[in-house]
Amino acid sequence: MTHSKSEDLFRRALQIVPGGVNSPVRAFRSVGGTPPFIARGQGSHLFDVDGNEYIDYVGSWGPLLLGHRHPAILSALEHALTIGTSFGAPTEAEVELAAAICDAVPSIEMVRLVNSGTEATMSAIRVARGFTGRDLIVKFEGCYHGHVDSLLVKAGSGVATLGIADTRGVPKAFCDSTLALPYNSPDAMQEAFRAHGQRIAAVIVEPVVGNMGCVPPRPGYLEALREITARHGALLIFDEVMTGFRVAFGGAQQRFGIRPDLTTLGKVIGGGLPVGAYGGRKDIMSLVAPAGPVYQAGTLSGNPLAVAAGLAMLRYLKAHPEVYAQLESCTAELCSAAPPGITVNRVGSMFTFFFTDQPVTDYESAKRSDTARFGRFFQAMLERGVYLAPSQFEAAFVSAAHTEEDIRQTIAAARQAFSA
Ligand code: KE4
Repeated sequence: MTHSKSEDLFRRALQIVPGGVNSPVRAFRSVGGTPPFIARGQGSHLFDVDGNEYIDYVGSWGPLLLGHRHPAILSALEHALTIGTSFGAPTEAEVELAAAICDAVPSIEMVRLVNSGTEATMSAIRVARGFTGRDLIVKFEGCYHGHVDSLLVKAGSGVATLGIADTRGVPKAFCDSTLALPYNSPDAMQEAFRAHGQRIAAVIVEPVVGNMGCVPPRPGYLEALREITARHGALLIFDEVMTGFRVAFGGAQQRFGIRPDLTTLGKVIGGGLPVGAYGGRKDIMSLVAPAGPVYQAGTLSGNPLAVAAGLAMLRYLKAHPEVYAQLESCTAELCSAAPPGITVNRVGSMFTFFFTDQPVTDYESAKRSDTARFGRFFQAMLERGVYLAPSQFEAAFVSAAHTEEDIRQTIAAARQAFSA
């Protein structure tokens, strides 16, 4: 493969864009090399500006559950363009998308659309503090909830990848009300509530972690979170920005049978366009302005183009539940190809190959992975036309567009890459 056009573009970008990218993980810092600049996507494949073709296991970091340029999404967007791009006023489609979300996720009785997962989590913790009158928020080491000041504490994703323990620019005071605990540790949770129970406004958790790499909840863990938060009058916030409509139509809360008080969504519900959402119990969400005193707003919230794509995505998934069984079996087959010495974590169509032979159940164990070996594996796969998530601390994704041939080619490339 040649990458000269990407290299030229990256040199230009590096002069005028921080790190040459609009989101850190895209810079390939932890895996080395020049990130391919993408010319177009189609189905399960990406094509870069040098004409190289890849089987895509990033899918824009989760939104493209149906792959690139799905006809249902494209035709919805083409229609939306005939009526305009943005009004800053309510539209019928926003009511339809809110209804589709509430219909799919029973714990969401009322929902507010925003423009990103970060806005969703920032708003959810604000309304949780407003509802409980308490300040303390509990999160988990290695979990990432967007670049919210107070949640960039021992965060995962790009922060984990870049090894930024606690990012610069966030005043210490902003983090004083954030308690970061180890994931999958009921004892740590018990201890935190014993010490601070009456001050805790909410626990925010990725019910299946994607941002330290894929890490499933231990059996009983989510139930323990649900029980202890309810017992102390704290809210349970499921950050389903990644898992929502991904690990099941009703998200991780459907898959694991837990009813959180609030849920945040993003990625899939935008069908590839910028949409986030937060919602949950009506008595909590009724506090959000203008219905109540917790302020949150957004110029482009509920944007007609983004809502059209998201609504088309959700309607397609509701009409085609077989997609989830297909995603399950396709991803299971792919993950079965991992050699001994590699720990594979998978939930539904999100997965991670950890370069460690030990189980990965939390951030400490994830960090024991050999990130240098992962980087070499990543590059070997990229050169063989397989585009994995460019970080050991990220989940990769299979879409409904991936074919048997894609999986066969990927397994063959992995066999060569592992032996290399
Ligand atoms: P955004 O603000 O990036 O839309 O969403 C933030 C967010 C919130 N919660 C969870 C569970 C998330 O996974 C994310 C964003 N995920 C990363 C991938 N690990 C987005 C990729 C990136 O940062 O470029």
